[in-house]
Formats: sequence, structure tokens, C-alpha cells
Amino acid sequence: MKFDKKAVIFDLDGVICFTDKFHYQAWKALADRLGIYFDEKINNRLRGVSRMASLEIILERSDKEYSQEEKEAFAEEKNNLYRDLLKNMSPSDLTDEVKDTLIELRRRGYKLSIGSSSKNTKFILGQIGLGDFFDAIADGTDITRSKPDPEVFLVAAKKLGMDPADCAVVEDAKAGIEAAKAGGMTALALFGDAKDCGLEDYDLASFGDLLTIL
Ligand code: B16
Ligand code: MG
Repeated sequence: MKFDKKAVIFDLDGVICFTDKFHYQAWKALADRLGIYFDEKINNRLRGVSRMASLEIILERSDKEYSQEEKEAFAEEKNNLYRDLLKNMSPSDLTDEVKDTLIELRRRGYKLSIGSSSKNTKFILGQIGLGDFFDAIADGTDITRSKPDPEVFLVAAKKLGMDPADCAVVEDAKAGIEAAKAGGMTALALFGDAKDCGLEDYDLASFGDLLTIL
């Protein structure tokens, strides 16, 4: 199958790089401190979802009620732990497969953007050596509604000057596939959660598989 598209919008966490393991470690430390059960399965529900919405999912397992102020302090505590882990990232955390595929897509004339729910997007891209690479970046600082709302991808398309129908989205999360479809874009699923949801247009065998379909 071939897709006739002009632009590709990439999710960041779990697609361009594997910051998902750091999100897990930071949320796990917070959940343990609060005595709340948390595991990898619950963590999968946090993919693509905003920081505060992620916290609400974790607190489903708590029998205590927390005030808005306490919740904001928890979210900040998690983010500080997460950013400490991000500080150790470097260009070696970008795989050759992702790097070479991005360069080849650009050579083929595609416009390339990030569409991430994360407010740490620009910091992460700088850490892995992609600070200046993308034609546009839409992230958690640009939006009021996180995935599965299409807002972040529509902002990315607008920043690229593209019609949503001309954009393909690469996602690892069910919430991200739902967002891409709601935005009228082609949804390409990479990895389990996105592939299992049944809403995607295509299952990528690997990141490099983009070069066979675009
Ligand atoms: P932050 P993506 C998402 O990134 C993560 O998958 C999700 O786990 C996280 O809660 C969200 O960003 C917000 O991140 O706390 O750094 O603002 O998958 O949309 O690139
Ligand atoms: Mg993701």
C-alpha cells in the first residue's frame, strides 16, 4: 500500500524516542510514595495523555481525595523527576533507523512536524540533537485539549501550511490514533497500543517501514 501525502506529523514520546520509560519511572516513584498501585499496564493508558489527565488516571487507584492544589504539586513533583531523567539523554538516544528515515523523508520532499502532548518537547528534541530539524513543532504548550482531541495535530498542520487530508500521523498511542482520525488525517500505527486499537489506517512494521509506504 502507498499513501499519497505531503507531510508527516510525528508523535514524540514512544515514536521518535523512548522517553516513555522515563515517564513510567517518574510516575512509579510518585505512586509508590503515595502508596498507590501502578504498573506497566496502567502506564500504557497514559501514552499521549496530558500530565494532569495522567495523574487523574493514577489517582483512580487511590482511596484518598486530593485538592486541586495537591494534585498540581504531585504533577510538578513527577515532572521534576522526569526532567532529571531527561537531562541524561543525548544524541545517542536517537536511533540510526529514526535518524536515517527522517533524513530520507525530507530528501523525498515531505514536510516534517512533531505533534506531541508534552510540554517538554523542545527540551527533549534539543537533548537528542533534533532541536532545529523539524519544519514545525506543535506540543503541549500550544494546546488546551490533549489527545484524543485532534488539536495538537491540527496546530501542526496549520504551522506547516498543510491541509489535514495531506498529512499522515505516526503514533504509538490509541489516544493519538483517535486524535489523527478525528483531525481528518491518515493514522499510521507504530507499536502495540496503537496497533491494537483497530482505528488506524496502517500498521507500521518498524519506523523505517515509512519509506516503503510514503
Ligand atoms: P509532559 P506524546 C505525551 O507525549 C506522553 O506520551 C504522555 O505520557 C505525557 O503525559 C504527555 O506527553 C505530557 O507530557 O508531562 O512532558 O508535558 O506521546 O504526545 O509525545
Ligand atoms: Mg506517544
